[in-house]
Amino acid sequence: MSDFLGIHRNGDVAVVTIDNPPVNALSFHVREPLMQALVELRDDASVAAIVIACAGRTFVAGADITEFGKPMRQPELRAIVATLETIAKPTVAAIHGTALGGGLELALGCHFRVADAGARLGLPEVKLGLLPGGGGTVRLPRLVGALKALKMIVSGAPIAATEAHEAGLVDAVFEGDLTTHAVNFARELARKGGLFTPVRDRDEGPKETDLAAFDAEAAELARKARGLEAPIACAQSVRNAVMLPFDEALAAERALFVKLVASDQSRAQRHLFFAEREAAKLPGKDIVKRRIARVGVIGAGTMGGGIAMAFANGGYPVTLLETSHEALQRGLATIDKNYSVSVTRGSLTADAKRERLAQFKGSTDYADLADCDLIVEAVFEDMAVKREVFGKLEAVAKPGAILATNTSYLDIDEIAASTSRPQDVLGLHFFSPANVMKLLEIVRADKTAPDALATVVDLARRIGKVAVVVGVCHGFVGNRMLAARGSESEALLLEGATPSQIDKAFTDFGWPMGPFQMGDLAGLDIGWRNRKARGQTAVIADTLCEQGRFGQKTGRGFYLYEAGARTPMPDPEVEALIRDKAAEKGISPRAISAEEIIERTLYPLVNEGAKILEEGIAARASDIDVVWVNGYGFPIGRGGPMFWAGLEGPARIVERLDYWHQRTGKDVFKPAPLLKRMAGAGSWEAGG
Ligand code: T1G
Repeated sequence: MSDFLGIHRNGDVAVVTIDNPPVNALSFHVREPLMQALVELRDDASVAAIVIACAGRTFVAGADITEFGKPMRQPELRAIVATLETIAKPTVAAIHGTALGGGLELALGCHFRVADAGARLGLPEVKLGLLPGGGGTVRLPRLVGALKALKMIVSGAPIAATEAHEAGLVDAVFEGDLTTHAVNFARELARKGGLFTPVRDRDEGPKETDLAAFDAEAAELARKARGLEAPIACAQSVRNAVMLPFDEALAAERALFVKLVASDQSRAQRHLFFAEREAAKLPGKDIVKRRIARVGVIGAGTMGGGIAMAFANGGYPVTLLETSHEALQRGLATIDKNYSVSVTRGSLTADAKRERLAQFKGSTDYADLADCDLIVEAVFEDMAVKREVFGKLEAVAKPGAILATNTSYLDIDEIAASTSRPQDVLGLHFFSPANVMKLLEIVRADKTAPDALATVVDLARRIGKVAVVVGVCHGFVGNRMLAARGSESEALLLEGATPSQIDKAFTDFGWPMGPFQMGDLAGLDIGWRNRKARGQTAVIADTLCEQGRFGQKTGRGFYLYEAGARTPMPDPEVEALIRDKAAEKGISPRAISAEEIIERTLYPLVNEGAKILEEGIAARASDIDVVWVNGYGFPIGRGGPMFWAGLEGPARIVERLDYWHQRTGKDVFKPAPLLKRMAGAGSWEAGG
């Protein structure tokens, strides 16, 4: 039929096989022959039933995302599904791997769906700032009910084949040769004959909807959307499926889709989809990776314990080393408690907890690290301590073992130079809590061997982390830019803004929380210790810490917190303190707009990103976006700081940075040459 689609007959059953590696996306070159095949097989009297299957590792994983934003070539998916629903003979989708987005919508166009036991089915369009645009919001509720459909579509999370079977989405689940099962299933239907009802005509699902429960759930989901348009549109479209006749609901879905696909938010989220995949690509082809069978973690504190859990959760046996038995037991007890919390929440079974804990081997003897293929050090952030640990590691680590440090800002070249095997040394900068946060900044030191790097990039994917490779500089990409973003926070307070005003500018922008609330959550004493270590000061934050105000953990920081509560309340004492410090510096307070707050915090963030690109610390602007979205809560609907700069207007950013540079003389505002070029060329790449 075509390079991307084949038809073979199994007696009177025709099997249409899509073959568009790597994920059988419904690109134009698939859609066209598919439409042709369906029309031919519909009208071929010798064909009693049709099976749609896919070659390769997965069923159709959606529409081709690379085609969005371009004129859509006909036939579109909607037309293919509409044609499918004109076929009277039984049609069966044979689903293996994943049926996602347009892939599930194609399957919803069939009378029946059968799945491999390991298959996963979902409509993840919301993660791309979209809603299902091929009828998914109108057909899915007809099979699984409106409430289930709402949850699946607004979360975008796929469900397992067994759950899909229980929900009525899948008609049968098979082990073994799926296509053969599907052909037999289809033949049996054809033999039985009768009328086969397209999903569009199955109205019972929507009819049974408890609208009050539906609206309550939709309202709760809307509350969590934090300014993202797609979740709201998804909920609206599923509600239309309940309230409107099929074709009206379908047309309404289309209108919402057309609006979202052109939105900045969806462009931002599509950018991030590809950016995360680009970030994992290293220069150089076919680098042979080192074998990782066992991982060692040195330090069972907050970071070490979380890192050990991340590897155990990824299926790796872990040797956890501490200096003393007490410290080790404390660390293991915390890990056990963390897993118990997950079991209580229902996100982990008791069996799974037992299996994961069985992965841990505790030790206080460095010799027990001799069989580890990767050893991650997570000890106190002090160069002398780090060098001492790497000195001991040298004596026990086997040849070829990768030696990683979890430092969040120390010079990894200096640590590597303290060993005789710098080619095995790199940074694995996890974010707290390390078993939860997705981002992993992989720090390539000067002498890090390419195979060591490729090994840990691959390993990151295996333990569910989003990896970004960065070079060595103070604070790497994330913390270095965080310092630039925060450099004006104190000045803004002294000049008249309040902590809650600044935090509101950030939450209005789309952040989960602002810098002061974040500081209180993380603990103000951490920043205080770092500043003291580097001889730096922050007059207000230092004073708060001298008063024992470390944030949530002491019930007061920049905000007040009721006992055990996390809700920040403005504290008149802090505002008075700020006024006093301003008076001491002869600064008279003035009104400060949210716009100015964003200019003096996020424009320096972008500017520092440009400097990082100039220095080659990050390989791509999109890598910086992946770091900030996955590690620092930068709003996904904005695409990350570098993508956002394109939306905000690089020329305006340069002009305002210039203004603040003139006015304050501060380097953080001096526009980076690359940013100026980007403003002229229109993109980071073109400006590069
Ligand atoms: N379109 C185009 N390219 C895609 C793609 C897609 N839908 N899915 C994956 N790729 C590319 C990806 O960029 C990478 O390329 C390679 O395939 C392997 O992907 C009308 C509006 C299926 C779970 O959101 O979630 O349907 O980097 O590294 O880890 O309603 O890919 O090698 O050059 O991710 O094994 C809805 C998106 C689309 C699913 C496999 N579908 N894909 O994960 O491989 S919108 C999705 C995934 C839609 C309709 C609407 C994952 C995966 P490269 P990978 P993986």
